[in-house]
Amino acid sequence: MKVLLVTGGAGFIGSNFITYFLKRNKNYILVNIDKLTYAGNINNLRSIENNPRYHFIKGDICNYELVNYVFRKYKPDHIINFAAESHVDRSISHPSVFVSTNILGTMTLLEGARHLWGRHGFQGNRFLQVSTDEVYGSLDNSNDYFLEESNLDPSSPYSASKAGADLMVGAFAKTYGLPVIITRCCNNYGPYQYSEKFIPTCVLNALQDNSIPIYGDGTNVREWIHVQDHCIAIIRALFYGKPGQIYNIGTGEEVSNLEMAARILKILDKPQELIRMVKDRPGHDKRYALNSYKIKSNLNWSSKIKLEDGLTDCVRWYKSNPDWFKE
Ligand code: NAD
Ligand code: TDX
Repeated sequence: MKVLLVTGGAGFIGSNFITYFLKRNKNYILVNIDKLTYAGNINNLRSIENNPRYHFIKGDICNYELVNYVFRKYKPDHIINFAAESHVDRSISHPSVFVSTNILGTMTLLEGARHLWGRHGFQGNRFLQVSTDEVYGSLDNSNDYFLEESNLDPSSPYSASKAGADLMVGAFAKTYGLPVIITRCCNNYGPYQYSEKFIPTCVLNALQDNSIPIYGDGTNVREWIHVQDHCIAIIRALFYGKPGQIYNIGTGEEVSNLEMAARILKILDKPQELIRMVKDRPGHDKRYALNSYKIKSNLNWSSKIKLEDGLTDCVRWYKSNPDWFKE
């Protein structure tokens, strides 16, 4: 059996990833380290919690002793780092924990991997860092797209901390030869996303006939991907990606926030009047859009779930799982 260690696996993307990966990779044991912050919910993993190939460790990726203990015990072949403080608005009010988890936590994992794998020369190992399109900063011109080589120009403490982590990952590749891969994905939607994020905010408010807060003038644009398509892209990058490479993961499905709220209200058959314009987010990025040609051509990946279908399914999932929201 091979061993895959993931961090942050009780969060939105990590829990979708674990459930998908375990079912399809029967030759793998999967170990999940998660601190269970407000964003982590162990119940996201209910469907696989009794799987004998799944092991959960409650812990902080900044804790070097714990990380080393887990690495020595399980000797992972590969590591995928999902763990992060992930919400831009929280990073504006409380930036310091973003530096701890996103930068120091990533470095602690890199150090652990270097010591564990260094002894045998990194044969076949991979350290995959789950990063974000936000590290590139904002686009104003609707014809521009970010490439993997584009400059890092983050706007928020969140995106600055993710950019810092990416740079540290790159430095470990250059300095120690660690076989790293960085993926940079656009905005995810799907089941189990914490209610602070935009799509669950829209659905939850609309279901209760509360207004939906739209920051600024609502013309900010995001590129949206279903979380399952993101998980499949990560698996392709892990198994077929080239060490040292960065892969953008995008769909080309760009939607303004105003348009997204309107679509959700339509799916739920609620009045458009629930939309309410509120004060803008400080440093609010205007538009994110990725050029994802590299992962499509080199790793034969493309998104399969169209936004129109995925959004309808996602909204229905939230509607039929009110208890999950309460938790
Ligand atoms: P999330 O906030 O839903 O989950 C984060 C998880 O990490 C939680 O389970 C939390 O308990 C855990 N965690 C936080 N701090 C930890 C620590 N110090 N030690 C151990 N565990 C800790 O986040 P998400 O939306 O699932 O994002 C996962 C990753 O994907 C993040 O790295 C994020 O930057 C990246 N990403 C997210 C999106 C998106 O649209 N959500 C897009 C691109 C990239
Ligand atoms: O109530 C809201 N009203 C609103 O207009 C919220 C919560 C958000 N917004 C806007 C801000 C953004 O333009 O909607 C857009 C999406 O907001 P978020 O869901 O907070 O996501 P974003 O800031 O784009 O960052 C997300 O995508 C990239 C994730 O939270 C990050 O973890 C990921 O890296």
